[in-house]
Amino acid sequence: MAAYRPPHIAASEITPRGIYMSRRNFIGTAAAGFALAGAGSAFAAPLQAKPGPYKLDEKLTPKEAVTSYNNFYEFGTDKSDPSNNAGDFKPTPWTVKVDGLVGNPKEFGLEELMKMPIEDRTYRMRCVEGWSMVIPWIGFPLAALLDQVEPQGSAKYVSFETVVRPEEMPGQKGLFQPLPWPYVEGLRLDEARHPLAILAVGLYGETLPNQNGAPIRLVVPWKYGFKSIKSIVRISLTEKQPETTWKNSNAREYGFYSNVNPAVDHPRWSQATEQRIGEGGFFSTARRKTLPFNGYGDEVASLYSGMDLKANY
Ligand SMILES: Nc1nc2c(c(=O)[nH]1)N[C@H]1C(S)=C(S)[C@@H](COP(=O)(O)O)O[C@H]1N2
Ligand SMILES: [Mo]
Repeated sequence: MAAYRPPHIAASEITPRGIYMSRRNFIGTAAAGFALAGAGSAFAAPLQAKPGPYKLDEKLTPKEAVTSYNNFYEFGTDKSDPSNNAGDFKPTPWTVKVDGLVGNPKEFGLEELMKMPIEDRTYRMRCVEGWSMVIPWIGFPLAALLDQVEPQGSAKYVSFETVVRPEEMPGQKGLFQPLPWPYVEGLRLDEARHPLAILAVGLYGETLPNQNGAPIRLVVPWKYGFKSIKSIVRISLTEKQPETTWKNSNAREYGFYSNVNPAVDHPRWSQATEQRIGEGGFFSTARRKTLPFNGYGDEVASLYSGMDLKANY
């Protein structure tokens, strides 16, 4: 592995959120600052969806924060890089190739994906770095897509791949690149089929901003955020556990499963608590308790019965 590897940073080092927010305040109002940072969302279009299951009675993270405080290393490693650097990214036209151990391999055009049963899904999002948001996604169950390609009996896992476009993604070119590309992720097939797992095509009533993974990204709310891979071009059904970018980068710190678990600390920081972005005002450093499976234990814990969650984090 290349020598340069900016790791996820410790929660204690993220505090810049307060500073970050206040810096934006200096531009004018916080909202004006966020608007300036939102260049990557220039192509967002209104998107209607029917109400979905999993109602969440928690305050939404402001759209300005959801679209300007991002991790998307293809556009740079700072939280503000994706919204500042994704303006040249072209999310259309787009296709997603679905292949591997399936009876009916298929390339889906974006128009076809937008006709899937899309619905509102408001989920918690917990980054492994120790911050969280509540995001009103629009998307459809990943299972609906998998059904169309008819997974074979031998398929045990699903792998995902992000687009590689150095010309449009500044983090993919130049001397220092933080990760090997393409960014890849994976789920066990039963995890992928769980109704909570969605492919998101929008948020806050619009198509996905580039910085949030346009035009289509995975959202797996009971796992740390890095599992929710953005700007997907390929999905493959496999027999063996797929390669995943952060595990390849540092297996000791980022496991394949990476279910949110307050009882298993990251080797460099505690996972017991998290900072809800936007909560308690811009300068707040208040932390809330992190919930097992990010609060989705009732729905997903049974997927892991008999598994040692400490060993397989
Ligand atoms: N392709 C790709 N997908 C990615 C990432 C990335 O760097 N590249 N970052 C991950 C991480 S660490 C998090 S926390 C979430 C952040 O999603 P958001 O910016 O939409 O909140 O995206 C995930 N998906
Ligand atoms: Mo993350």
